[in-house]
Amino acid sequence: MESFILGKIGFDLPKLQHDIAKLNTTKFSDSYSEFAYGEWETCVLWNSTGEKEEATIRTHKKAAVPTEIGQQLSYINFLIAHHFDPQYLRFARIFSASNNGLVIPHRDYLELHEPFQRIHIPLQTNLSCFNSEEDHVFHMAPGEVWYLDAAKTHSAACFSNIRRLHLVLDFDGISPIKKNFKATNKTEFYPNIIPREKLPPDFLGILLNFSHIICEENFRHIVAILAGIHFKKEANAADMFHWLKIIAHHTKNTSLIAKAESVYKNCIVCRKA
Ligand code: YCP
Ligand code: CO
Repeated sequence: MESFILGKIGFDLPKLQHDIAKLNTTKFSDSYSEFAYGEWETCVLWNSTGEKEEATIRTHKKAAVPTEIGQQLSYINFLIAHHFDPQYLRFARIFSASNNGLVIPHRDYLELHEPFQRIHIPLQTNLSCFNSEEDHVFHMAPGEVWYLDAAKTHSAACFSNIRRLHLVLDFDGISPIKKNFKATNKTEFYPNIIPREKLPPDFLGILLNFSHIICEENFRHIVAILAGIHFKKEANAADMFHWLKIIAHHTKNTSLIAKAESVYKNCIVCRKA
């Protein structure tokens, strides 16, 4: 696995709760809704303009500035300023997931001119929240500072009715973030890797059964089912696209085949800026 824990932060819980209470009354953005299946959404705290409308990431070279909601989250701002070098910060966002919501397996930065370096810090989470990278599923614990290799195929899900909130920071590619944060932590940190069951026997037969019921109207529901399987069963996060294509091709319906190809392309291969 390429993602790893850089270090750990001990939170001042009352101060953190104050910011979380503010987030709980804030309207999140519907940007990236094409990647969201169920309750998964983002809120932009820092970006290049300070405007909340700039909710999707793009390449820029300025130090990020807070949005209106970003300005009100004093403890989160303290965490950013205290633990990181803000001159390299390009975007700060909150990713929220709840009630079995997930973000479909994807690779980030495909639409950008150059990749960022991404940090995730779980602010509020529980053991029913999972992240994945290729062949691994793991739980990111509160206060862990993760370097997430977002260029690898990854996904996240919250199988809990309690909202999962991650602080997500995108730093310029030239930022020495990995080296600097590591240097302040002498110990090694071990991720909580989640064991999974084997796929059922005749999994291909099970997939082909879907081809008898898949249609335009339930396409997204079936994508959501396929996207969630790897959190419970041993599979690569990217396998769902292969499964979806098998199901679609078996229908011989050209529109469903094209839809399956397009989900795969948009998540894994390329996106237009
Ligand atoms: C991002 N990309 O670039 C988003 C997150 C999926 C697509 C969700 O941060
Ligand atoms: Co991502």
